[in-house]
Amino acid sequence: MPTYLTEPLPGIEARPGGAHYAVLDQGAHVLAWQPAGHRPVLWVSAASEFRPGVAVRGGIPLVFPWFGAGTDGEHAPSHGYGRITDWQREEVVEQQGSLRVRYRLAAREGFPAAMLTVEFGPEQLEVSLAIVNDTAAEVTVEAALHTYFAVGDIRRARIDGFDQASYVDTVPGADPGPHLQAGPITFGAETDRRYHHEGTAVLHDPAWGRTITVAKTGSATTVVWNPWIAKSAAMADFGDDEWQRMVCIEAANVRDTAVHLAPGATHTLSQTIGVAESAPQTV
Ligand code: TA6
Repeated sequence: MPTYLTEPLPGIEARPGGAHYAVLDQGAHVLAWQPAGHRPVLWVSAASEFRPGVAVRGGIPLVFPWFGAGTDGEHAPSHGYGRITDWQREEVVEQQGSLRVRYRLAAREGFPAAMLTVEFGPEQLEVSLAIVNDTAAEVTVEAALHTYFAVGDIRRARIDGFDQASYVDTVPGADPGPHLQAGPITFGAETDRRYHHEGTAVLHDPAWGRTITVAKTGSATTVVWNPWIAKSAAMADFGDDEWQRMVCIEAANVRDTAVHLAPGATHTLSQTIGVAESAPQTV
């Protein structure tokens, strides 16, 4: 049976057959997915805060209903209110090693309702964000599944699936482009890019001898982020050397791929994550 968390924040946790699943009610925030016999697939900073109204640094924060400060640069909090608001938990179903949890966030002035469904399984993690425009007006929404993945060493990692994809480079001071990706994405400095990309990302992690796949639907942008050395040191909720062991791959609809919903329309953004070991694991 799942455990109903109260610490570090209210949520749901389950450990079927040696796996570990966890989601917090605040932000409908998926916190852990660790299939039995694997290392954790999602990364969480050892320096993360866990208190009401503060975004957890890691797992899958939900960016909703704007990205950063929004298309006009004037919205707060950063990445929207969805990730720091308690969502209404509507369904919890555990069966045969899987756990499904469904959450709802009510509409607010000018912004639509949303439903988040997470299915933790022994083979894959499915996360689906349905944006439901039950208002009488058209709405424009940005959204992302801001997923933090754990890697053994980012300097040896690479991400396939983006060859010839165009991207905007949002690292401060960089030429924003657009640029064209040539071959795999590799990491040697702060990386913060918005790719026009609708396919599957394949994260190769030779340090830990594994490959993580991120398939998605309903998403026209993939954000790839590693803060590297200086930005990690500048974030209080991020360990100075933790940049080496994480990367964000975010199924998104932001900026020129923001979602425009007519009254009564729904848009669903979803991702399915899998992990395969290419070498024996010492978990
Ligand atoms: O998704 C990449 C990004 O927009 C980065 O620019 C960085 O700000 C990151 O999100 C984390 O944002 P946060 O508000 O969680 O510190």
